[in-house]
Amino acid sequence: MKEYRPQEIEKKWQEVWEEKKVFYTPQRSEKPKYYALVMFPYPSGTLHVGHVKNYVIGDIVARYKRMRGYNVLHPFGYDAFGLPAENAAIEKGIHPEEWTRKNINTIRGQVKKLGISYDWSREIATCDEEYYKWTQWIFLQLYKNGLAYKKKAAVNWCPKCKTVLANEQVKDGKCERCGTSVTIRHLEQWFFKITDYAERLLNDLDKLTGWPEHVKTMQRNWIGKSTGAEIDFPVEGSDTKIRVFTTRPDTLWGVTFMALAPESPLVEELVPEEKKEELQEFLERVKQQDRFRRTSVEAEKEGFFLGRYAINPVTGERIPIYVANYILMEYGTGAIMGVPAHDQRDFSFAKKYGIPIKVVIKPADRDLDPEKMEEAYEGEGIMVNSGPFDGTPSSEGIEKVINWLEEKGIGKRSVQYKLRDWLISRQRYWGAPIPIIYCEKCGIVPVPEEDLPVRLPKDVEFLPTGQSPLSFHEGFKRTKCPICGGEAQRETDTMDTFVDSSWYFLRYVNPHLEDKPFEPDDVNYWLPVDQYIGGVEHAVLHLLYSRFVTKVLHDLGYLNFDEPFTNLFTQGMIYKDGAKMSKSKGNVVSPDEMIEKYGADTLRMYILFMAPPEKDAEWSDAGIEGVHRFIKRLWNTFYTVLPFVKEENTENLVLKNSTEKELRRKLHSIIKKITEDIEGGFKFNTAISGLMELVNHLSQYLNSVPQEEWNRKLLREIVEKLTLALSPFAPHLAEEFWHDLGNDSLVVQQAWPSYDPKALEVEEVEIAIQINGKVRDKVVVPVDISEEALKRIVLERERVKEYVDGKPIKKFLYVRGRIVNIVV
Ligand code: ANZ
Ligand code: ZN
Repeated sequence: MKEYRPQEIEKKWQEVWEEKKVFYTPQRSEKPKYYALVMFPYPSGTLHVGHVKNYVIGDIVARYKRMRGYNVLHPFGYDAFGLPAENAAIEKGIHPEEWTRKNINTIRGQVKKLGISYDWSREIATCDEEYYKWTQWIFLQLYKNGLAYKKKAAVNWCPKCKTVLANEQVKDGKCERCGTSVTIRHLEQWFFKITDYAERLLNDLDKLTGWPEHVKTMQRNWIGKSTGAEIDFPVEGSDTKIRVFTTRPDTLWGVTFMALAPESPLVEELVPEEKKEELQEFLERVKQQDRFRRTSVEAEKEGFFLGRYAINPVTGERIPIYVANYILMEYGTGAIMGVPAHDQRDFSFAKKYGIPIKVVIKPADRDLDPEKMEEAYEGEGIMVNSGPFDGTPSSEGIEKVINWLEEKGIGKRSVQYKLRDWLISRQRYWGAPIPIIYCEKCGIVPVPEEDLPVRLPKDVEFLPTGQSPLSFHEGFKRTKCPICGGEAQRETDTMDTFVDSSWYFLRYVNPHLEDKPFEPDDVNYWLPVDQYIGGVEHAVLHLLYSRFVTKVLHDLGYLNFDEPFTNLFTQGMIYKDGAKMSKSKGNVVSPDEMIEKYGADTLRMYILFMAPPEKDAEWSDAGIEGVHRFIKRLWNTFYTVLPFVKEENTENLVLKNSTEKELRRKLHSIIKKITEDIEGGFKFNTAISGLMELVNHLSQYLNSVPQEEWNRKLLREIVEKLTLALSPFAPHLAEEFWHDLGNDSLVVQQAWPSYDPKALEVEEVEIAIQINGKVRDKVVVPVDISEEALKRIVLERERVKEYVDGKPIKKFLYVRGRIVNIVV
């Protein structure tokens, strides 16, 4: 028997697939289209088995859909711009491009060894000129339509990476990449106006029925829609009014102070001369505090009394105005009305500064005594001490008070979103240059489309200065104004890499098109993506940005769809020794090593078999060993059977006995189950169990039936269907089997195995039941029922119970398929 040498057969079949271009996708076909997409990797080094899981899941989907008769687009590429390349340049003196290309080559080699069915002719890297030219084009479309703008902004600054970070890249006040505490800087920055799309990005989540609920929830929370009112509070002794945003206008009668964000321009305006110095000290201190943490309920509240008062517009009461660290300038109006009795943060603040607490919402079950309250009462109740609204349930009060305020002209209905505009400027080299020119005469001038790309120069110096290295490159920086021809300067910031990845799924459709980013007819044919697969870590940013850019291009008439991904699957992570794999922990499982040891088919099968793919799972060396043993057993079984079936076909298959019938029934029911496991939601682990079960039944048959009696046609049917069903999971092995079965064709180009519903029927027999020598009853049971199972059924029957009549059973004899004899 030939020996299983995975490294040999895998290489062989990979070459055949490549040579015959079997995975090259025609742009159009008679077949229905299916776009299976995996999140492209950031080429920062080598792949670990977590990436492999992503690509293997994608490959199963792609291969399965091809066998199901679809024209499948399954592309691959690299999210190749970004900070680590530049940091490597600073640390190791390698040019970011060189570093990136080297990593891309490594990754491509790794992926090819896995036998993933990508159409390599569509490979893209976002750092390619032919790609970033179109990223710049997208910037220009946004700019021309008022969706890209520049403003001075307080930005998150990572002192270690020396770069601006988007809010999304700050985790708990720390830089997502290096963990350094983030500080604030004021810089001129480019933004995309994603807030214009907040409502649609929120509402259209309801359309995405093929997305996991938890991802949609994360997006909803990120967009963070709040409805309420904006209310104006006049300042005593001034014409100024402080406008606040509140979601609880029903608590307006309980306001006992006001608070401004430290960054609010009103602070400077209102502070009396004699308090200026003291204020400055306070501001300097709190502005350093982490903007995300300082607003949390737990954070220590700090305030500064401005010495000024506002007037509550509904009660006429005089209320002190503070600056407080827990008020954000970026949300609502940057000012609040403080209601200590009903807001926990206001409560802590009031306690600390001795501000009165005034109850205006009374819970149904008790009275609140402001003197004794230990925390705010934030729930619903009845409005009290609230003038005309006394007795109104707070739930209705919110609406009623808003209407009343609008009538009186004191306030108005308002909707706020947590979502901020997307800050896309990066003071870095390794990204797509922002295609903008500054001219003294003409101002901000977009680079004309025909002048794209704005090329990244190669010869730059990498110094950790905090400014874009491009700003020191005179040749890049100095240019001519496209309008007046005068001396002008280029923008030296590059774009956030999330811009690159916000449209790559469109580029795969026409990856090398020279005069357009894509052909609208082609993208409208291929998109939306039918199945997108990736990590849940991209649940907010990447997916939200991609949805946004898709909607913009839709509105500009380029796309006839406005959601890019119909179905989304988020795979679980692979842990090792109870921890996330990372180089620093030294617990990375390298796919190369596993492939060398066991072959790619074993690695693929093990990754899918270890757990349901959406679940996190723990890598186990014993686990992969086990799967490898199964594959070897499968191999041996296959080649034991092969000589008997090689010349056979399955025409006129006759089943001689119940053993054969039962074996065929199992074959068909397992094929059915595997099909349903794949269709019904990525249950690849149980699909693989099905394959294992089938191999067990087959070897049982081979071991228990003498060789001369083997039903060759049946065996042919089994190994054929087994090979076909195996092929998405272990494609090289399946190709080898298929070839050795005498086929000239490739298994990857075959149809998915069907099952015969008739074969699923369990054969049944009627059994006579004799009690003390007389036939008293009859029962219909499956032919192969065990004696034990039969006994249970028989003794439960009413007629049998009647005759046995509680007496002990002396004898129970089963003549298989015919009769039961009971003696009592
Ligand atoms: C008075 C009030 C009384 C409030 C009450 C709440 C409870 P969400 O749901 O997150 O939108 N707020 C408004 N702007 C703020 C800012 N820039 N920084 C910090 N806090 C701000 O929260 C809205 C509530 O958060 C608003 O409603 C306001 O406090 C506060 F019993 O106004 B509320
Ligand atoms: Zn000019």
